[in-house]
Amino acid sequence: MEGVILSPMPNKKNVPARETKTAKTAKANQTNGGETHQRATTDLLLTTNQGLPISDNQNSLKGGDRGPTLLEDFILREKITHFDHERIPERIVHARGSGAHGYFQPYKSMKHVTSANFLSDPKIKTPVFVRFSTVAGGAGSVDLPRDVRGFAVKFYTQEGNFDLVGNNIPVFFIQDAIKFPDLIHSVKMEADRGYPQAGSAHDTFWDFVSLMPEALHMVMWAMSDRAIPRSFRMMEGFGVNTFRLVNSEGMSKFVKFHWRPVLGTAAVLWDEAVKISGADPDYHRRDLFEAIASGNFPEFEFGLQILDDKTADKLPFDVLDATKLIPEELVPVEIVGKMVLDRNPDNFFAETEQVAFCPSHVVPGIDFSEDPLLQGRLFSYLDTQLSRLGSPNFHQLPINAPKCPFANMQRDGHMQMMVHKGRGNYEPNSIEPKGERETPTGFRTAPIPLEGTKVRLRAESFKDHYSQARLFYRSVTPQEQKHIAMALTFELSKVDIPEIRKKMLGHLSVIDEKLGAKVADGLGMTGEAIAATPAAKPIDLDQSPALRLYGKYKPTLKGRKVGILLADGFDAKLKDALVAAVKKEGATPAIIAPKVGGVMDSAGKKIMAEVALSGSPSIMFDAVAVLAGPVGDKSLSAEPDSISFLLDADRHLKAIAVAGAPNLAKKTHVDGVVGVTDLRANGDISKFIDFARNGKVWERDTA
Ligand code: HDE
Repeated sequence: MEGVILSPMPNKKNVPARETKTAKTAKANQTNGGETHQRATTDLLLTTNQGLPISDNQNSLKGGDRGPTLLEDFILREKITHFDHERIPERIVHARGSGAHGYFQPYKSMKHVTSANFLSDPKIKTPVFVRFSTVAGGAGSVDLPRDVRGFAVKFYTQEGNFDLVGNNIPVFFIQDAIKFPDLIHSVKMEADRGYPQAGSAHDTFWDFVSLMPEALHMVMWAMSDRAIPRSFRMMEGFGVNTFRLVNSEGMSKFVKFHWRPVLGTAAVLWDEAVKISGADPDYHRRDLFEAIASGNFPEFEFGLQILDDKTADKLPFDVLDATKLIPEELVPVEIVGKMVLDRNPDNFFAETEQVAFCPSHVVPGIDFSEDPLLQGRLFSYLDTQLSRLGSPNFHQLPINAPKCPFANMQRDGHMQMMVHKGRGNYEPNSIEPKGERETPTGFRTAPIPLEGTKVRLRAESFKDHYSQARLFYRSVTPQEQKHIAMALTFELSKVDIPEIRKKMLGHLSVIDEKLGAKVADGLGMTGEAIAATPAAKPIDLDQSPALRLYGKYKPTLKGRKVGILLADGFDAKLKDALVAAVKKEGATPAIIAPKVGGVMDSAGKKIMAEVALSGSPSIMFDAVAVLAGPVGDKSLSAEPDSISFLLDADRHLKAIAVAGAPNLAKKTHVDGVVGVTDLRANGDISKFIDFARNGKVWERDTA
């Protein structure tokens, strides 16, 4: 029997308008301080959950107008009771997240390696729902802490839902699922004091890392700029665990899943992240929502790193170890399709909050490897949904329900939405010969030979914890290396127990001696490292430039935001030319003024601003411009907000354009600085755009 969801909740689309006599006649009584809230038309009626029209939603039922509220008021009780239960337990990890709908389409058929239907034909468009998240903070925490980002995709395929529950970092902190509760307890706010929220810079996290060197590789990524992304739209995504692809002949190969943002990768600087968290805690959520709402749909290409067992055996590390990646230089990433996110959720709770991802949700043609972290995940996610969503019927919620028919003999349970008919609720049965039955084309586990003794052991091949940490550190650009050292210094400075810092310095020196020395110097603890003894001697792997955040994608201003601060007397023609140039790049210009009501241009015409300067510091933009006339320049150079606008833009290595603001430029010392363009002639706009396309003006990064 096919699943049918009965009686959806009333909403504007599916509830016919009703008009009652009661509603019309009661109109005269419905006031709140003289204001009428009722529409005496055939518009939608406000009702109780039982469909009873409500005549007064402003006042509870009382014994006299100044008397006590009566228990009889079932309308009040229904409303308050529902409100009291509006929250469900937040996710234990990845509580803070933002979602989007879209679709996935393959570029070509991948039938030779997988029987998965959604990858078999470029004509097949599969709906998806994506949820991006931070890991450590609660649901109300800020978007830009230093943290790993979740990148979870639900493909609603014709063969069932496939959930690719990944991160924006290709490796994980631990090798075995049994360590996950320990890892998460250590990174979340400390048990006695309840802080810090959404931050790894505290004793317990670093204590855990100092005692578990398998975490070091991921720690290097978490301390890199990957952990403070500019936008969800500009992050790579990774399936992390090794999976298997299985074709229709039952042949299987290992696979690692990748997502590549079409806009390229970008990150903010730490000082920007700290300030953005104050100015706009919803920075990433807003960015995603606004991009989709304005038709700038985020796009990600889907890549597969496919390797057979023989190739896997030859690698100097184990593909079942989730703390290791496979360098693209050894096994290339084959780009096989694209995902486009083209629709915002209609309701945050119903969709983004209630979506339930499980790595165990796979389709025929995709199978698991024996990675012990993945094996634990296969249990954990289903289990967590039962307590978070409170019902084994969570798959019936619209956001979780497959978009293909689904049916079985599972029955009843909390909040059952389906009305199953008939008596054939067991299989096999002869009572309903047309009832649902097994099918030979259903999911089949790849017949992987297994042998072994029952043991609690870590495989020998999992023992090297330093070589890939070193590979990552040595492969990235000098700027990225510098930021890693700064982040480590910052985080360890927040660790109170000196012993933990000393142990970490020991580990860092094994990864890279210079890195260890730099962080020791930053902490003022040179010579105090407690030496680490690696279980396996680290090896120098060939560098992998593909691991860089910067330089891997072409420079672009597409999808970025340029803040244009106007002050009285600015040149309107120049502003128009600048706005046009920014738009031509596929970026969004934002007109800022000291007052949101607007500013006067040089011809005395008033121009409205989109945002006021006080609420739009330069940290909100990828590049900035200041256009003023003599009067505007004078007032800007006496205004702390405009001074920090340019000081911050300079410090954050942004492309800056200035026109008619010599006093402000002088006061903020941006005059003649590399990456700062004086827009006296329209031709100079292209110079500014060139700098802006590069994201950051790294030449300024000397401090
Ligand atoms: Fe998760 N993880 N995880 N995780 N994870 C959860 O499931 C867990 C791991 C990831 O937007 C939880 O529904 C264990 C790796 C994402 O809803 C929970 C282990 C990767 C999301 C859980 C891991 C992830 C989660 C919490 C070690 C990258 C958010 C709420 C064995 C590949 C999905 C929930 C969303 C969420 C358990 C390790 C990614 C508790 C036990 C590795 C993106 O079930």
